[in-house]
Amino acid sequence: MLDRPAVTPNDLRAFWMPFTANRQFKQAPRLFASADGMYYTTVDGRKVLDGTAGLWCVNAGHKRPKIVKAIQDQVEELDYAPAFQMGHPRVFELANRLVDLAPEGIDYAFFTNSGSESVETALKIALAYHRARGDGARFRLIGRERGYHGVNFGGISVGGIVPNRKMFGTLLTGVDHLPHTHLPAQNAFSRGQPEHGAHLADELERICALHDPSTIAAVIVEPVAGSTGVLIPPKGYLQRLREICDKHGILLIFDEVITGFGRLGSPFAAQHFDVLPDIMVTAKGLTNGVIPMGAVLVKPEIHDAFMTGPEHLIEFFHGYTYSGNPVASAAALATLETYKDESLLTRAAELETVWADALHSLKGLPHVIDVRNIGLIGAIELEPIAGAPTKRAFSAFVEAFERGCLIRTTGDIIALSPPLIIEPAHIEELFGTLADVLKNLD
Ligand code: PXG
Repeated sequence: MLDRPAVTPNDLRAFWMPFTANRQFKQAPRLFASADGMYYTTVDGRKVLDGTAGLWCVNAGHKRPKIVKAIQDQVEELDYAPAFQMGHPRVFELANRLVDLAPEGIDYAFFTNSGSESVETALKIALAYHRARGDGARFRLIGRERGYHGVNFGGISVGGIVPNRKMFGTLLTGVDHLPHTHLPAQNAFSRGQPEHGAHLADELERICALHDPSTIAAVIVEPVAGSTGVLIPPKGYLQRLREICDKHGILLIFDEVITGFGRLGSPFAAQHFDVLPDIMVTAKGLTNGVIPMGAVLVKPEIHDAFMTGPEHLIEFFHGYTYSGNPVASAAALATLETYKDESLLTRAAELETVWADALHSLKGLPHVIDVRNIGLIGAIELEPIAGAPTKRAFSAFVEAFERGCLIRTTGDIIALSPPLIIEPAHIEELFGTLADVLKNLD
């Protein structure tokens, strides 16, 4: 006999929600029932404009017919195939399409199921690559303050968001961090890439001098830091990082989980900034967020370093049960087709001026201390309430939801990253609502 009451279908108690204020949520739940295009519909029938592409992932908008159909067809045809020592055609096709989309010089794809798994995979590839070349003294990994690389142990070790790290013990050893690039005194209200801060990349030289560069395996950064509240790389910063990595034989990893798949107006940030990393970490927009999937993309030199030894032996002892899952592969292929059919991977570049004008029109509203933008990303930083950091932005989030717009907040920063199908009328709706929210905020 059960020692607890029978299940009540919509009881909110049992679900421990991720990255959520559980108690606040359960007192006043925000539940979506359906979604189409740019809008969600709540369980009580209200339409909510998606200002965040879900969580930076629904780049083609919701319920896209090709993606829905591809998933339905695939699940009927081949629901699962073992990922190890076996294959199925779609995942090979997907790998080819992905490397075609990636910058020239990136030729191989390794599949995962999330951004966090892609990060772990990339870090492991970096370490194992050096070892495979006989350079196993390179064991250090360098991340950046305020960086977000998912929630697994490697990712939080190289990451730099304090609440995501402080509860979890010693993490990986041999990790150091670059300084973040947020310089509000010089760069507040920048449109696009800020002018000041390229010199912060030179801190990598200091870290190299401290540890000796021959001990450093890789540097991992988000080309545009998202989760921390949108930090856009200063002009010249990423180029400088690339130069220093080249000088010392260090791999450069771009975590493109949010910048990948058109967010900046190019397929990837690497193309947008014209800086070629050695390894690219992707997820989210790869399947339009519909089915979990990530991919790590690498240069041929890295892949080839593993392809030695007897041919019957496994070259890289890593992978997931669901790496390249057939249904996820079908979803990804249909997503890439949708992006292509509708030229979505360059649409952010076309809309950038309209987007930036609307976003920067919020300057001067109460509590707004910075506004920043790039591609179809926007951030509005609010003055925190004294003694109650994050409270003001969280109130803005709840109020915007009540008024029919989904936004994201981290700390006291509002982050916006709409589906790439957004139209100027939606931009007006989003910023009109936000202006009303900000005017009425305590
Ligand atoms: N790297 C980066 C750069 C990310 O932004 C991850 C890794 C981890 O991905 P998974 O799929 O394991 O969650 C992310 C995830 C936000 C927000 O509002 C951002 C993420 C996730 C949820 C919310 O900024 N990024």
